[in-house]
Amino acid sequence: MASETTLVLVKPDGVRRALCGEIVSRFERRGYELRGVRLLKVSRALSREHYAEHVERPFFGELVTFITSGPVLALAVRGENAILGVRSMIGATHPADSAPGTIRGDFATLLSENIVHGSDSKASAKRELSLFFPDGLL
Ligand code: IDP
Ligand code: MG
Repeated sequence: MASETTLVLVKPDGVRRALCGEIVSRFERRGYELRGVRLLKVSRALSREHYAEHVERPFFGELVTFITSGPVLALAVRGENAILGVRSMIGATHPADSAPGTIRGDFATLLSENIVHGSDSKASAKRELSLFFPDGLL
C-alpha cells in the first residue's frame, strides 16, 4: 500500500467553463478521496512560487497572468499511487497529445488553457500542497 496525497488545481479556464463538478467527480469515481478543497484567487506571489521551476521559460509571464486571471479550485486528492494515477487521468501537457478519456483529452485544445494541474512527483506534491493548504490537511 502506498497511499499518497497530491495537489490538483482546476485552473481558471476549468472554473469558468463550470467543469469543477465533472473533474471532482472523475477523481471520486476512480476511488480517490478528497482531503482538502479550496476555491481561491491565486496571488501573483503564490503563482510564482507554484510555478518556480518554470521561471526562466519564455512562457512564464503568460503562465502567471493566466493562473491569476480568475478563481482556481485547489484539491488535495488522496489514494493508492495517487500522484501518478491523477497525472494519467489528467493526460499529456499539450492537449494535442492527450488521449480521449483524459481530462485534457476530453475538454481542452490549447496548451495554455489545459484545464487542470497535477503534481508530478512526491517532492512536488509535498511542496505544492503546503502552498495551497498551509494549515495542513484533515
Ligand atoms: P504540466 O502541467 O503537464 O505538469 P508543465 O511542463 O509543468 O506541464 O507546464 C506547466 C503549464 O505551463 C502547462 O500545464 C501549460 O499550461 C503551460 N505550458 C507548458 N509549456 C508551455 C509553452 O510552451 N507555452 C505556453 N504554456 C506552456
Ligand atoms: Mg508540471
